Amino acid sequence: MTTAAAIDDDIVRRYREDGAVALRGLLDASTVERLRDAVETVLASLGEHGNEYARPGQARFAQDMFMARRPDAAGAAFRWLVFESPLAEAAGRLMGAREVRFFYDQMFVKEPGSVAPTPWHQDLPYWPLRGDQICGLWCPLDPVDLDSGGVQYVRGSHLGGRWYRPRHFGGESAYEGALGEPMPDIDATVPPADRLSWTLEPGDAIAFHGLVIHGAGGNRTAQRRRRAAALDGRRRGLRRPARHLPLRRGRPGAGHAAGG
Ligand SMILES: O=C(O)CCC(=O)C(=O)O
Repeated sequence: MTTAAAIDDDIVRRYREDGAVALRGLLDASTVERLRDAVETVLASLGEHGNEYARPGQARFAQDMFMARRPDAAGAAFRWLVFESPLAEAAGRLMGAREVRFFYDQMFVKEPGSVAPTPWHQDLPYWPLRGDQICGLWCPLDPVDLDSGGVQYVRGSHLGGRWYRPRHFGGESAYEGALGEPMPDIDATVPPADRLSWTLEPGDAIAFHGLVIHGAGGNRTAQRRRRAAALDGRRRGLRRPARHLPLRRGRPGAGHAAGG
């Protein structure tokens, strides 16, 4: 189990060198249960920024964001994750930041048999931000492995300052005016040994740098759902550039404050 307080120098070093690290048992069972309920509520009726990435007739790959702004119990569950859970402290420890602002919360659901991949991407080019102290936390709500669509991270790809053009998860199109070079063919060029992935239990989390390349396959299992909640945080006070880049859809989010 990795409580936030137990994130030792070796874990911090791996986060900084590899760009992604697994943290075990950060969330307790009741938090996981509450988030599962929240995800079901949102799945029943996605919000204005929600997306269905699967084609008609295919098993679902659904995503939504900014649940923490909802007035209902689902919103309360995500606000708890933002403000009360150990995630802020964990992100702060990894980034070397005393205070963390979570500016983005998301959920991703790949139902059994979903073939839609999560395209290889970096997160930072989607946002109106620059800087090194930007950390994502991906929290599975079901046991997950590569068969059920576990996320893979290209080791060390956050180093070197490459900036790849963001594209919509539902197709090939990049966003109009989006900056960056085209994403190389990771499947063809990056050997499995250079990809990080973990078999995870509900309550575990993957912490990853905003520039690390990551993506996922479909959920090839017949029965296992793959639900996940995710937060993205930055060091408080990190400068925003004047020019806003487009988000996946909708407006950039106002920051959520969280202690760290
Ligand atoms: O769950 C997924 O498939 C994608 C996760 C992701 O891209 C993220 O958390 O930034």
